Amino acid sequence: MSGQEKPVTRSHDRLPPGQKLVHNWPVLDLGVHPEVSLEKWELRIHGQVEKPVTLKWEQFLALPQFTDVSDFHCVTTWSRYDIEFKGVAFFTIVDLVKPKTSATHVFFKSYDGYSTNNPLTTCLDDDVLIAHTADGKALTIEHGGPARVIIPKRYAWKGAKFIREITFLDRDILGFWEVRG
Ligand SMILES: Nc1nc2c(c(=O)[nH]1)N[C@H]1C(S)=C(S)[C@@H](COP(=O)(O)O)O[C@H]1N2
Ligand SMILES: [Mo]
Repeated sequence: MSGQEKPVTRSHDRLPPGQKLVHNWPVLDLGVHPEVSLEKWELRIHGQVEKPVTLKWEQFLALPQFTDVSDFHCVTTWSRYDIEFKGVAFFTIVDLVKPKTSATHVFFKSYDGYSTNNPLTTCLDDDVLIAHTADGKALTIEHGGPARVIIPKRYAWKGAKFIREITFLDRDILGFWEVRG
């Protein structure tokens, strides 16, 4: 690969069809920003797994930490390039709870009542994480702090802010927007 210049963007189709590039980071959610103190914060991970666990904040931070730079695309047509997220990789969560072979889907529930569903294979992508930091700063509550899900290859609505519960399922169930169309 020596002597070959790196591309300026990852690919010519980095901006999905119909999207406009923004340089700020808009806030998009149900308008509810649940105040969860780090003392009270818990992440319950259960369902079709061998070792269900409920993590307190310190336990979550004690897991191996992972950094990934990704683009952020909202279906309301804005995209933001290159946000550096830090947190716990989804594959680390998988190593921890050991999904059973019956697990096919993952359901994410948030402190604001939001939820999303994803196939397990989507979540197993090596860039998926539960982020607590963006561009070197603790995630603000507007952007889903204390912690949120980031699935870089999906539109941003698939990544739950204010994450509270992860359930491994043997079937698909509908998330917040699937129920409401
Ligand atoms: N808990 C929760 N997560 C959510 C949402 C929400 O309303 N509640 N909105 C989704 C949508 S549609 C988008 S585009 C992104 C927006 O994230 P941002 O506000 O940090 O830009 O969060 C997603 N995750
Ligand atoms: Mo969105």
